[in-house]
Amino acid sequence: MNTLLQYGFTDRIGALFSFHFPSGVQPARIVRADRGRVLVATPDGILHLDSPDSLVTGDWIGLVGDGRIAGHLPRSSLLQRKRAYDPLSEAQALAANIDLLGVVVPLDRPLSTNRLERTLVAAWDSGAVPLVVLTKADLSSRFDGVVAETVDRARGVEVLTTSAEVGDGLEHLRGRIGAGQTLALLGPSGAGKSSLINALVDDARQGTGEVRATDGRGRHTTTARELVPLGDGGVLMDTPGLRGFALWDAEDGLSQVFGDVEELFARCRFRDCAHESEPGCAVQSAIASGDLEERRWLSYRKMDRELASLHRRQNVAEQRRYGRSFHRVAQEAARAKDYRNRFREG
Ligand SMILES: Nc1nc2c(ncn2[C@@H]2O[C@H](COP(=O)(O)OP(=O)(O)OP(=O)(O)O)[C@@H](O)[C@H]2O)c(=O)[nH]1
Ligand SMILES: [Mg+2]
Ligand SMILES: [Zn+2]
Repeated sequence: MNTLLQYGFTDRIGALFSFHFPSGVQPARIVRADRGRVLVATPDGILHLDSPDSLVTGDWIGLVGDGRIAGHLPRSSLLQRKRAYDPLSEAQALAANIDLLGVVVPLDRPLSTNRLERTLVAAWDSGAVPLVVLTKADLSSRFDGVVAETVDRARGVEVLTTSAEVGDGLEHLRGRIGAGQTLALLGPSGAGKSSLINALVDDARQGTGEVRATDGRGRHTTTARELVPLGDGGVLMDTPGLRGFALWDAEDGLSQVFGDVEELFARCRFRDCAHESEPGCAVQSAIASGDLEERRWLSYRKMDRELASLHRRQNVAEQRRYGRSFHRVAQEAARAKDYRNRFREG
């Protein structure tokens, strides 16, 4: 049995391989990546290999005979965020080649709308198709209305309700994952991502952890992104619970989730309206009339400012790099001139 077929290998991937790699390079997929070490699925089974840090879970890679990695295929989708606490503003790639991104919302606590919106922005921006996966449906009576509220907030993104405990919605979710497709689950710690994966594959292979009794938060049980075969050609990806999610170049995702807000801008009286207290501001009048929820506007503005500040820092870094290389060129030119002058004098 070809192991790679369990990890999402399809004719399309096969064709991409023949196109990108010389014959003799073997196809493989990164199952899990841990600082310089990767777990790799090959046609003949699973291998541990050393790898460059640039590879992420889900990458399709080419293997040469001695286990050397020849490179990776262009990614059909890439989930990334801004590296936390990084003044240089670098992107951190998290996972590649995801078809469906399940934004996990647990029903055992009140809905965090801002978190849902932010995760949806990142999900759309990855290039995967987002869906919202509600978990712990068996506990949903504790917080009335979260299901309806989530459907409302998800604005057209498909919402599926599941329970790993009693099995609700599992068949439906399995049915959404086509052969060769990868569904990644993304959400806070303790939301039930690993439990749902175990229930879907009917095997307790992913570790799970109780939420803390005091505040209902998870314990960050899962520590690495990892592919789990569904058994019928579909693939699941478990991920560690999200703490925060700093956006990276996510303007497209922002427009997907907040298209209604951005449409208002064209109706403001002034082209350069800051949407604060300008006369004729369509945003402020939509808030006043109740057409636009103020919370939603503030959530949009926070992410928009975050991206603007990211771009300012990217520009400064770019100018510094340019400045350094300009300085070097100027120094070399001065040295060459100095040399020519001495040559002339001598
Ligand atoms: N009642 C009920 N409890 C669930 C369900 N799914 C998960 N749980 C419980 O929720 C807790 C957290 O589940 P995990 O699957 O570890 O959560 P996780 O999202 O993987 O958490 P991290 O790995 O920390 O990100 C565990 O105690 C599970 O037993 C469910 O459908 N119903
Ligand atoms: Mg987990
Ligand atoms: Zn305005």
